[in-house]
Amino acid sequence: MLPGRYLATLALLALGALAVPAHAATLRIVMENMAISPAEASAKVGDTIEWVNKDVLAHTATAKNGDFDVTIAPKQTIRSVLIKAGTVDYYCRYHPNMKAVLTIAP
Ligand SMILES: [Cu+2]
Repeated sequence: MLPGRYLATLALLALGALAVPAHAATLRIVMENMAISPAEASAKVGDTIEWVNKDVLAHTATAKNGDFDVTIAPKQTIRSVLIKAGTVDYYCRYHPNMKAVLTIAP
């Protein structure tokens, strides 16, 4: 086998390994100036939520139904994968005025 062809085959295998699963997406939700944006978002089971806290205070994304409870330290980003479908109202435990809705399709 020619060295060049061998390398090309390896490159194709590497691309295939990166392609799973095709439908999973990453959705960014930003907490800034004591507000959650977007206030309404849609995602699917298997998607990743990237929680970005741009404030100098800690925030949480706390589901009213208990499905998730994430604490995001000041100026930090946390990633979590959605494992359950549903329409989830969530809020910040420290600042209950911060509210949003996440609709998670199966
Ligand atoms: Cu907060």
